[in-house]
Amino acid sequence: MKNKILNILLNSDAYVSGEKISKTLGISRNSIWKHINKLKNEGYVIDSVPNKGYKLTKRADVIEPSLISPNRDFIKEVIYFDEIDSTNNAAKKATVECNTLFIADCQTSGRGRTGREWASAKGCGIWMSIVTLPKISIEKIMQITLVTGIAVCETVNRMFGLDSQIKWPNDIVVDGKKLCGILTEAVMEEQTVTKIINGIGINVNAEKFPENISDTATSLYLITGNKSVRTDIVNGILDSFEKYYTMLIDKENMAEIIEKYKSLCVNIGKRVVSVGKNKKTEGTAIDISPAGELIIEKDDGTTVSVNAGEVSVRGIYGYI
Ligand code: BTX
Repeated sequence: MKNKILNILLNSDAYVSGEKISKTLGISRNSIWKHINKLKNEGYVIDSVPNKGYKLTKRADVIEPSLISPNRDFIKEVIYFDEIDSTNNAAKKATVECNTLFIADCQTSGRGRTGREWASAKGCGIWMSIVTLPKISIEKIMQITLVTGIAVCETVNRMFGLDSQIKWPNDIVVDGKKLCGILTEAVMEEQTVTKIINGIGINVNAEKFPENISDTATSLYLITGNKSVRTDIVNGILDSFEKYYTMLIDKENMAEIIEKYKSLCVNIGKRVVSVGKNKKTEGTAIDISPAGELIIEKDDGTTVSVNAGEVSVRGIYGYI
């Protein structure tokens, strides 16, 4: 009921009378007043004026699961945690029957690739995993990472007027610092992927970072100087993710996805070094293959496609 009241206030620029809320929701004025107080305790600033009613003047700095994806069929369920080890872990363990979003205010063991740590402090970011159940081949997992990167990059650029770019394959960077990391994991049955877990970590309202990453990490707050409502960003990303995911899975329109990805990819045209398990490849990044590999032109003119591993752009952009 509290969330229904919140929804009414969010959808009105003017004062909403207690009478109107009471009629719409079929509850007493006293009950409305109690829920309004609960919302105030969560940090929402709500003006109450006798004979006029209630007006929301400031959103609280909380993730609002009931406001995530309300008018969208794509995400069927939102599972929220105040605190969890990792939303990717939770998503892996859970039995889900359709597209589900796992999201947390804080992760105690947030993970990056190859077991690296992902700092996920309380209230500072968006720590979420989109679980989809496409029956695709293993080769397509990389393509899903690309789609996720485009969705995040496009959303923050649109909402905040930024010029963020994607560092192949899975980081979103602004001015050489990491704003977001993506960790795509898959559950397999034989050679078919039965569950994809798209872990997305975005630094939103973080004012500072642990010392070991303070030179390389950034947040929307540090970039824009403003605190942002995380729920709105989540909804923006889900819109964009749905668009590109549909393009990939239903329409198999990889060409358009690759073009979009290339236009956002910081590595294209730059010197790169790819450090794999046993070899190092140096050259200029010239393209992205339909499978999502980075194509590097070596100094002898030959090209190689890099699938997994770490690629770093030398010299030009801070840590990348
Ligand atoms: P990655 O392996 O590319 O990046 C991990 C590296 O990034 C770390 O070793 C550290 O140097 C740096 N780092 C750690 N935390 C942060 C941070 N908050 N901001 C910027 N840099 C940082 C990237 O892996 C993939 C991260 C995915 C995180 C999401 S959050 C939701 C989901 N659950 C989960 O456990 N992981 C994913």
